[in-house]
Amino acid sequence: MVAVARFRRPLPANEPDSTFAADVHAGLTADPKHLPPKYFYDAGGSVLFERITELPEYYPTRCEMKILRDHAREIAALIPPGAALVEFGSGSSKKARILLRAAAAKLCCYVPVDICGPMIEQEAIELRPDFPQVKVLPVAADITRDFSLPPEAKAAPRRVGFFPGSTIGNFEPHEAAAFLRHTGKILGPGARLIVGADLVKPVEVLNAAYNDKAGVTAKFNLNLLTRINRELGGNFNLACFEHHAFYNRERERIEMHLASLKRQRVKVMGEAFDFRAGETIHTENSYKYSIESLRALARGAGWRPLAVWTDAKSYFSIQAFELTDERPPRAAG
Ligand code: AVJ
Repeated sequence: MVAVARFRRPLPANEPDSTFAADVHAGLTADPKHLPPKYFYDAGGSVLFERITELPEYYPTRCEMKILRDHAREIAALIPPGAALVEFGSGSSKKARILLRAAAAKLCCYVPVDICGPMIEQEAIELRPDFPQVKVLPVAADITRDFSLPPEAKAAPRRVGFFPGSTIGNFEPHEAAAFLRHTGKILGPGARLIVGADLVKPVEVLNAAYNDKAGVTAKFNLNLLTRINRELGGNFNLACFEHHAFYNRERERIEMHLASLKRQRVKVMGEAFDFRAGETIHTENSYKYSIESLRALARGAGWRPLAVWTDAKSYFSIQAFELTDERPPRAAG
């Protein structure tokens, strides 16, 4: 509820504990300039992202949905009876619906956790009549920060995390490992985790997915500037910035940037930020994994691999893990 209230009433400019304001200030002061991709998802950005998932060039959502549908029974079989299903970054809960259909009878509750509060509240309202036997308990929170699960989920014999959509690709690899550790702490002993990750693939396929002909991804990227203008009193002229997206082969990631079309000065929160012609704000990394590299990352974060599924073209992967109960190894000496 707190996060919902914060979303609807953004904190005033210069409020020191406003995370958005602090992150924008830090990112625009840095060289090179950058902004965290989690701020794409205001109400408008969440709608644009849903449109991205329907684009012909954007394969990840369709591939992941197909894997979930084709293997729903096997995936559901990994959910222990009475478990709570906790989805990290649920967005529209379209993917969870597939799991709920296959596992509703044995679930105690479904906990969608998302930074976009209004969106999950709405989704919860739509899910409840379709799954009357499952308690839908949305939590509006930033999944990268500490948050508590509802009491019902804590009381369940076990919790199963669901982290689809290749959201993991938005983290730097070391952050992804830290995040997987963090999910283990939130979910607790005996937890299982189902993770969807986009795979390394031919560069043309990747570049097309982030440079759609209809220009929806460009709008999604530029919407971050609209949000800064609205919530932080910015004066970005969207006509003076351009969407850039490309695959960085060495680092195995798509990079998204907003490139300044000219030398210009922009004001945000009463402060001036100067742009050189062609200078970019790096707005997103979308890392691509191999089955093995994600497995190694998860292992290092305390998760033991249980199963993996892919689509026919091996464009996308879903992996299941179980929390190991090992204590962190003690340093020698
Ligand atoms: C939601 C992070 C998985 O990286 O493909 C889509 C976000 N950015 N198009 C992705 C996104 C541009 C998406 N993730």
